[in-house]
Formats: sequence, structure tokens, C-alpha cells
Amino acid sequence: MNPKGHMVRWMLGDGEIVRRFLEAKLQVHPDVVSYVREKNDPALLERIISQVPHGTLVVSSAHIPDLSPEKDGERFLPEPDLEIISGKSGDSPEKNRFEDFFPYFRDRYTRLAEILRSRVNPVPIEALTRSTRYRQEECMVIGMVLDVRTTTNGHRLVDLEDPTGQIPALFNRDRPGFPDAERLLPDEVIGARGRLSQDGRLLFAEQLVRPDVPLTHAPFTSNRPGKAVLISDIHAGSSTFLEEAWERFINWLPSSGAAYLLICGDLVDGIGVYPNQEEELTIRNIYEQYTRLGELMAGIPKEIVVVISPGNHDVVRPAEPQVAIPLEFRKGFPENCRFVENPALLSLQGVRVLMYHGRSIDDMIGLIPRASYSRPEEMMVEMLERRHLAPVYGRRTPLSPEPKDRLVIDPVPEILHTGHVHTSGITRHRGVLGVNAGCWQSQTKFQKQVNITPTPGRAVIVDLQTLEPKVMDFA
Ligand code: D5M
Ligand code: FE
Ligand code: ZN
Repeated sequence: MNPKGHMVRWMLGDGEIVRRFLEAKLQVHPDVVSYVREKNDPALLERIISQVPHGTLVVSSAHIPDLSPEKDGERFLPEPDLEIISGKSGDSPEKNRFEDFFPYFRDRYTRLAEILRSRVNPVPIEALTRSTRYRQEECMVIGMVLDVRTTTNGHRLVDLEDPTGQIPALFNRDRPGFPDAERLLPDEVIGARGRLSQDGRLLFAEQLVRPDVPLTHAPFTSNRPGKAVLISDIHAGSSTFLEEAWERFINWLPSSGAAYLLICGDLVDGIGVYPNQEEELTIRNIYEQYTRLGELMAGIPKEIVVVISPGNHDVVRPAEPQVAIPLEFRKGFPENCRFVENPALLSLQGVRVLMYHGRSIDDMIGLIPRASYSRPEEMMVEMLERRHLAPVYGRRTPLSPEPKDRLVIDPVPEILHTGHVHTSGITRHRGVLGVNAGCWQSQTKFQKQVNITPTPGRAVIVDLQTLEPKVMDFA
């Protein structure tokens, strides 16, 4: 009971929700659990259980009453079939100033807060801390994570900031919001629901809401046949480049039925990217590395459109968005090659593909408990939940401050294509297909030192009518 004499609203925890479904002899998809938790309505839980058709084994979001998929039926179809929606060569200004970080983060906050506002009804932080009105009442804030740490007692303490002020929020390790709080990253934007402390200076947070893909999201699919092949990390010029596997891949392409080939960065091995790299280079001139890559592209059927974006080994600036490969390096490439930025959003017959090399995966694996290089697909889900490709600023992923944060995931794509980690992984999150195909380079000495076991020689072919992926192994 709170001082005013009415009940503090019951907070449903994941454990209780899952248990209730199990009592009803039902398994339940995690999306349904988070939906019920967010609504915090025991009656809704009972309604879902009572309405599930007889014989259902796993309750999915399709079983939630009043929640029907919203499919984009009509979509402007580009002519020709490939459209570069954002990340065209030249989209990003070459130069940025440090002062630009202020508008950059404000744009990130504004756009992610807007996505959250459909589910979170926030109070400005200044109002919370100034007025006594909210003390002991349940309230919500939308904030960017300034800092997050684990207390000596194992709780998660996070400093949240909105345009009006800052407040610390405490996620108790024994409360339902904790598993989400364990994965908090600096600079992500979240909603937090909880109660204010007596003095109004701390939020006891019970629930964490991430922007995420809407539960009702139903992906667009092409209304006519078409396939796209997804690869990354060729590393041309390296002695560890797998030439024979590449040849088998090139020989397979004509029969694949693919109209598009997307290459998601680390096109060449570069020069001086990691210590003693020169020992493993067969081509030690950066121009010649791109000439070699152009030769590798020459074997691709001319009817296939090749979309090429850069990665951290490429010749362009490391700060993201990375600009497209400059003209002076494109000389040896056939005409079917298009050069885009990293990230880039494409439309293939109306199917949106977001290409992002994936440098931020290093940062996320370092900060998220139990994350592993062997399961890159989990990090793609983390990106989608945060609606951001590179949430953490100031570690391994350099960001270029532009007035618009191009790393915000908006609109929601049908396919998220990443690379960088050199291990393959496929996932589906709320209808979005996440693909990391792996690489075309065997384990380098450096990767051996840092214990990364690559899965080279794989390509993933996706049917644009069904969004079904198929892994092809050429190793
Ligand atoms: O990245 C190849 C692989 O090496 C990928 O799994 C990330 C990992 N990597 C890259 N840099 C580091 C550092 N500094 N420490 C640990 N792991 C790292 P690539 O971009 O092709 O070099
Ligand atoms: Fe790479
Ligand atoms: Zn890389």
C-alpha cells in the first residue's frame, strides 16, 4: 500500500507470466511475455490463455487479441528494381566538427523517443525532480543512457538523461526489469517505468522498454520472383583470402537465380589495420588491392547487380557512416557494381535491406553478458531492439556526428545484413531477417590470438518473395 492508501499496481514479472502459461499447458514466445509484461494487465494474460485455439503448443504474438499484423501492402516500387534509399555515394559530408556531436545525439534521442512514445507516456525528468507531485507514484521517463554500472549489491544503476534533466534509475536484481537492465548499453535510448524515491532523486525502476520492432510488424515481400545473395569480408590482398572457395562461389552464381549480390564491407585487407598485418599480405599496395577486387568481380554475371559497401579494413574514413569507396579506387570494376556507404538502406523490388558492416558488434559483445563471437545473430537482435546499429559511442566504433543520426534503424527493414565478425549467423526477430554470412578469409594470426574461429566461404541466398534464407557453403 502506498501512503495515499491505494494499491501500487502489480508488476508482472517474466517468471510469473511464463509460469501461468505453463499451468495452462502452453509454451510461450518471448515476444508475448514482453507484451504482457509491458501492458502489466493480469486480465489480458487470462484473456490470451482462454482464447488460444485448442491444440496450440506455443503461444505467439498472433494469439494476442486485438493485435493484428500490419503489413505494408503497397510499396512504391523503384524502376529499375534496385533503389538506394539512403547511403548513396556522396550522402555523408566528408568533414565534421566536434561541436556537431550535440545535434547528433539530440537527433538520436528525439527519433528513438518518438518510437517509444507509442508505448511509453513519459514525464520530463525536470518535472519529476522539481515537483513533489510524482513522489511515490508510478511514472515513466524516456532517457538516453549517460552511464550504467553494477552496484556492489549486484543491482544495475543507470543515469538517464532527457532534454530537461538527468536522473539515476535503479534496477533491482530481484525485480522483473533486471534481465533487460543487465544488457543496458551506454548511449542507448530507453523507457523506464517505476516509482520515485521519497526525496525525488532516484527512480526505482521496475520495467525497461526498448524501442524495438513493433510486435505487429509484418514484413513486405516481393510480388514477383527475385533472389539476393549476401556476403561480406572478402579481404582481397590477404594471403589468407580463400581463392578456391571464391572460384566455386563464382561458378555457382549463374545458376543461383540471383539478381543481386550485396557485399557488406572489408572488401580488401588494407594496410596497417592490425599489428604485423604486412606479414600476411600478398598485395602491399592499396590501389592494387582494389584492382584485385575488381578482377574478382569480373567473374560475376553481368545481369547481377553488385552493391558494395565499405568496412573498417577499407580505404575510407573509419567513422560511421563510412563514405563510399572513392572513384580513384573503382577503376578496375565492371559496370554492374554500385558503391554505397556504410550503412546503406536499399530497396530490392520493394524489399528493404539495411547493410551495415558491424563494427559495433565488437562493442556489444564486450558489454553484453554471455554474448559471443560465435553467435553474431544475437547482436543483430540487440541492434533491432534498440533500433540502432551502433548504440555505444566512444569505444571501438568511431561515429561521425551528422545532424541526422543515420545509424538509427528507421524505417524497419525486411533484412538486416551485417559482416565484420567473420562468423555466420542467421536470425529472425519480429519478422526481420538478420543475416551475417561470414567471410572469405581463413583465420589470421591476429584472430587466433583473440580466439576468433571464422566460418569462411559461405554465402546466404534470400528469396525476396518469401524472405527465406539458404546458406551455401563453398569452403
Ligand atoms: O575483424 C575480424 C574479426 O576480428 C572480427 O571477429 C572482429 C575481430 N576483431 C577485430 N578487431 C579486434 C580487436 N581489436 N580485438 C578483438 N577482436 C577484434 P576485421 O574487421 O576483419 O579485422
Ligand atoms: Fe573483416
Ligand atoms: Zn571488419
